[in-house]
Amino acid sequence: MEQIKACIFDLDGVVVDTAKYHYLAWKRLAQELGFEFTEQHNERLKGVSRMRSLEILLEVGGLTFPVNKMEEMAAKKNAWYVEYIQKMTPEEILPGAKELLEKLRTNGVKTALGSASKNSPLILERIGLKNHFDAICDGNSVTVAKPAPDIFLAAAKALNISAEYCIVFEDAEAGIEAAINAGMQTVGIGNPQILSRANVVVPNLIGFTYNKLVELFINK
Ligand code: B16
Ligand code: MG
Repeated sequence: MEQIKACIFDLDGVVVDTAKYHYLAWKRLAQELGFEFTEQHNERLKGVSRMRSLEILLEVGGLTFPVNKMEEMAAKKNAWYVEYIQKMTPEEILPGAKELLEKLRTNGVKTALGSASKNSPLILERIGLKNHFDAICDGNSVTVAKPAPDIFLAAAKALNISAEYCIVFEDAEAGIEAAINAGMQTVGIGNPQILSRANVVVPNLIGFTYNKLVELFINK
């Protein structure tokens, strides 16, 4: 790419580890329904919307319910999840994320959030990062879930920057797919085997700088 004008960050798995709270709440629901839901099962829920997560969970338990009952269950799980995230603090920001957001801005790069979560306003408020983003696009503004490109395209639009100048930071396969579908470059955070379609994969954001991005993406 010629120039980096914006970076779009996923929330869960990139800026904070809310997956552990999602897991506690989904596990509690599975227990109520009478089956075991393991951490390995939970991997399948990362980056996926709330209702799709419930469908996967019920698939694991071999259960089916009518839509109205599923909506009740999703609401119940969310109430438990909100209880957990209410207690979050800025110490829970994943290492390197805040520093990178700050360095990007210093170098004139716009920042946006591109998360599937409807709870992202509460999370950003609890961890004190709301003002680190020039635009916030999440499950409240966009209903079509990743791997559709909608969330990332909405973020680019809100920043008034075209997709070719955007880099997306994502921890989920569906999120990398969404960014590719949006015509954006990608940095995967986590397992290179799972995130094989990302342009580059790093284990975390510790020490990740604007200069590193230039090195990796400019004129490549
Ligand atoms: P909520 P992300 C995603 O966040 C989570 O990874 C996924 O597990 C969750 O189901 C989804 O948000 C919806 O979250 O129930 O809070 O609306 O990775 O897109 O930041
Ligand atoms: Mg994620």
